[in-house]
Amino acid sequence: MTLPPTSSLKTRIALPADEADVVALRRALVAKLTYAVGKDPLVASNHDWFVATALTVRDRIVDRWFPSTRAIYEQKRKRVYYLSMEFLIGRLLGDSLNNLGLTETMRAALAELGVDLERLRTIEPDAALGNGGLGRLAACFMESMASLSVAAHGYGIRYDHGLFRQYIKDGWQMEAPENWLASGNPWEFERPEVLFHIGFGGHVELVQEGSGAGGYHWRPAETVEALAYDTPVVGWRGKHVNTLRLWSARAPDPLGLEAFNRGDHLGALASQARAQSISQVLYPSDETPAGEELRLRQEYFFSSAALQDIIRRHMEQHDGDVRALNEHVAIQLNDTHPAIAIPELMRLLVDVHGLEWEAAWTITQATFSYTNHTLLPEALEHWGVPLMERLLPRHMQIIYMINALHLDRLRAAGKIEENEVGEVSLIDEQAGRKVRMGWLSFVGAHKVNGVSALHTELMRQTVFSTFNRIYPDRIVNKTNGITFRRWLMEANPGLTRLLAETVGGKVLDDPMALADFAAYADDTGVQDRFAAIRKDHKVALARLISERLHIRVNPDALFDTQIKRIHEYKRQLLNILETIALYDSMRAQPTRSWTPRVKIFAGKAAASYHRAKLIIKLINDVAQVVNSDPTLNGKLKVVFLPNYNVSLAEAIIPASDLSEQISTAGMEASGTGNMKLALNGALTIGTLDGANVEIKQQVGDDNIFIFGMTAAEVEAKRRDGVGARDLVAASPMLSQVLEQVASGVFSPSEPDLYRDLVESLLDHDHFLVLSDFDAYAAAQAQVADRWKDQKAWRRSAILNTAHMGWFSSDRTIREYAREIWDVPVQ
Ligand code: 26Q
Repeated sequence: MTLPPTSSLKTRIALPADEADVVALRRALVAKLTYAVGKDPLVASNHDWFVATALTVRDRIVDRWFPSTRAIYEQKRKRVYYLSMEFLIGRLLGDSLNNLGLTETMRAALAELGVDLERLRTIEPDAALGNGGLGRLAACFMESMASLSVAAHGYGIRYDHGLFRQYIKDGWQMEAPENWLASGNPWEFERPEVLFHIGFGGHVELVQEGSGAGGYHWRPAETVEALAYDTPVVGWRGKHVNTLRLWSARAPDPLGLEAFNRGDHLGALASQARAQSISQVLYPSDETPAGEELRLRQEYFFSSAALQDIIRRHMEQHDGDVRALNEHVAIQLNDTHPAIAIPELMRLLVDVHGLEWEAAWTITQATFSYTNHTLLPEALEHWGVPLMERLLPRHMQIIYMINALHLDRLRAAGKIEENEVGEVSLIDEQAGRKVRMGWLSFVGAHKVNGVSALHTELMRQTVFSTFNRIYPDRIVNKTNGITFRRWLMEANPGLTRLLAETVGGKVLDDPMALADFAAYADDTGVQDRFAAIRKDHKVALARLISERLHIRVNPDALFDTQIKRIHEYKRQLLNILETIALYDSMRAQPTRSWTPRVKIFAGKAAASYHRAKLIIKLINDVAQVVNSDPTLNGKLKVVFLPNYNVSLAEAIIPASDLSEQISTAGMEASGTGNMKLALNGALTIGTLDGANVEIKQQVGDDNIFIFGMTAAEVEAKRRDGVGARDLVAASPMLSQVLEQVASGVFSPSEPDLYRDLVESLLDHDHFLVLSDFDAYAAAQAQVADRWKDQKAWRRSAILNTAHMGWFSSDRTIREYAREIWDVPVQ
């Protein structure tokens, strides 16, 4: 495949537009605008055109959707159900056009109508139905499963409001509600006929033996309706289309007519509000469970709706043979958030379908598998027994039964000592009685996976060590991946074109073909084009920074990027402290030949996470001081870009030279931003944590900057005590930086603002920011040196791109399909 060279960002990978196709598309657009949007082309706004375009594209997707669905049905293929509280989808127009191969045709058709496709793309609101990595992984997996023709359905919640919009006021994070549905959602289909009743509360009745159904019957006090909305997900080259089905909550009697007639007008509305609140808003915390009742209601709401839907479909297609469920269905639990699905399936099989307990349990275990995304014990979900008994009384009984049989089995097989019972029990009897959702998921699943090699190994050694001894084959690794369609082709069409021209068009279908790009690492012509493509993105990002923050940055400087949720373990603090050290050094020796740098930060802190919000404030305060210091000659700039989301990531990633992956070793389960940045040619500065370890193996030690303590060293250090004060005393640079922060150099109007922050680092530096500081600063000095040799830098950058093929989520999905789900893949 030879394509004409171009450095235009706008030119995407696609065949040149065929004139007949352009005409057909143009007609379809005008028809949609007229008859579906109801607007005259003469007065239509860009938003009207966006809707018309999305609906036109959706038609093409639907044309492929029904054949996909029919084929699965006719072949009686085993289906995969991906249950996730979060789907961080972002925008869909670019994705859909790219996968259908329609980008250039659409661009031409719109251009004939006087409309700019790039403009329309930016109008689409981000579907931000997720917090961070876990939610984005679910979205990448949906795309890969469609691309590999896996018969898959995603199930989640159609939140009215996704993750909050972040803005910065006086350096502080502020949260505003996000309203992605305000102007409608052209991608989805409401399915009023797909509706399930979800019960809460009430009591359990023992019905007469011999009545057919189990023996117990749950009589909920309250019922909420789950209403389905379907979004078709089109795979690469439009070959297959799957469905993302999100549930919205409604009151069964939305008018509350009975109360209304009694004259209780507000009371009539209250029950409606209570029901609808379930799907109103995404929980904005990541990593740490919030523990509120509403969260448990959300979890049960969508898990139950999904299971009822799954069983209904199975019964329709497999002659009502519920005993064959696990032959035709695989259900993946994205962390423990949908773990209540395990007792829910038991309830449906035993109480509703009349199966005996043992048979039901065998089916349940064979159907479910569970992905763990965190090791922090405090981040594992626990639900208080009293709350469970009140909200889900039948499920609590079932969990007790699962637990009793689980413990009996282990005792009978001599697998545990009596003193280990408390440890493996599904009920935590310490600190109030709580259901351990991680244990429930482990016991109820046939496979449990970690998300990187290191994380899986640590799962075996720490949180799940006893379970791993008892069930040594249950834990497996599935290193995360990212979809290259979004994170390479759409985010970086210029690089995609260069790759297709050098290694050939096969790279568009086979990510492992990227390896051939390594042969060009020393080719000056390719290096120059690679650099020119990066420069275009850096100029575009510099423009965005200037528009949004009124900060001027030099596109030739090293763009040093840390973009992710703000969390202490991710150590944005380490980055900003080292930035201050660099600032001090630059001021002390202004005539040295400093590598010009732009420090780019973006990310949201959970609204209630005060320490994380203080770190955002510190970054902004440091930015104020650094950016207005004329002595630096623009050699250092600090930028905090507000409202990090998928679309902003797509703009930042191809423009980044250095990828900051500096979590305390052992704490980042995998990371996926690390993969996106390296794929686009950024070099990583990072610890041996999560998937960084595997990135290092792939790109080679010379093309990555690894520093700091290993996970084992972190563990030892925490055991032996950190001794932060001695450490600081021994490092003049670090003492100076901490002194400046503590004394208010960056917060002159509030000099004590950061005193506690610094004190707590000195007292108990749990995340080992100070212990890793010198190693990090030394690695950053190496980075600055390497940058001075642009040829060497470009070589390393090309090798990063070339060696990232393995991190395609297609590879990850193939592994799940073969080793966990037992379904065929293309
Ligand atoms: C649970 C209960 C109540 C409220 C909130 C939560 C909650 C919500 C979100 C707990 C955890 C999360 C999200 C976790 C997450 O995103 N983990 C990340 O998953 C990525 C995909 O595997 C990994 O790459 C990251 O390393 C991991 O941090």
